[in-house]
Amino acid sequence: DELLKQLYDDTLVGNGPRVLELTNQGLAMDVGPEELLYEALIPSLEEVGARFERGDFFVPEMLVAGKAMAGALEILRPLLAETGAETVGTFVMGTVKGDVHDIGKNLVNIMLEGAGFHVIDLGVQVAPEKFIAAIEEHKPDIVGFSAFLTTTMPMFKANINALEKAGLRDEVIVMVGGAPVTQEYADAVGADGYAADASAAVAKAKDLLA
Ligand code: B1M
Repeated sequence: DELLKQLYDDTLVGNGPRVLELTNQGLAMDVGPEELLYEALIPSLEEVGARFERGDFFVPEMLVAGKAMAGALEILRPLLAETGAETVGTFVMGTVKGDVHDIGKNLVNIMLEGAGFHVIDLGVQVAPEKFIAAIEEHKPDIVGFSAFLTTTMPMFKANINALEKAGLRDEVIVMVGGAPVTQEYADAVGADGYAADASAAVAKAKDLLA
């Protein structure tokens, strides 16, 4: 499809205004929000990452592509989160300390909200103390830690240690995720659940509450 191809290309080069335009245009043409997301926006950011790894792209290119995608996500948010479902559980979510990536976390939040979860988003660079304070305040069913760098993944363990120290480990289910995270890593740090993407995260969260 020509529109999806253009959306992919314009996200790749970080042309924000064009990405917004094409996203709106796609919706007007009845292209589903999931299709725009999974067949253009996400694959494009994957290619951005691949180019960054090869040294063809640098941080500024990664930044503009990320911003373009985030803009489109704001348009898609109400459509993806459309639901009449009653609250199935409360989720406190944040990207771990030292890590500023938030597109993936935001997408997980949107899908959780769509599935009927009440999500409290603590944002990025969230220190263990901040997670603890939010858990004490909101008493969520699940706390979710996102990490997108191999260097920030160890914060999962630091957060879980902080939970134990605060006497909260048995009060809350811990879920982890993010690009470099694996099931093996999640098991090794003692998380209760892991998911590779936003839809798997929703399925896992429901599973853990059942
Ligand atoms: Co960065 N970055 N980045 N970056 N960036 C990655 C993550 C990287 C994989 C690129 C690469 O080399 N291929 C790489 C990490 C390598 C590694 O450690 N293994 C990397 C790097 C190295 C860096 C810097 C260190 C670069 C530098 O400065 N030299 C730097 C670090 C900054 C910091 O955090 N301290 C950096 C900076 C940035 C920008 C700020 C420029 C920008 C972020 C913008 C933003 O988020 N607001 C950026 C971007 C855009 C990327 C890539 C290209 C795209 C990320 C993205 O949004 N993907 C990324 C490459 C890639 O991922 N292929 C990359 C789309 C998103 C929908 O997918 O994030 O995977 P994802 O989220 C998924 C799943 O992970 C899962 O569901 C989401 C939705 O399906 N998920 C969960 C996420 N959280 C979950 C929680 C759950 C369950 C599932 O339960 C709680």
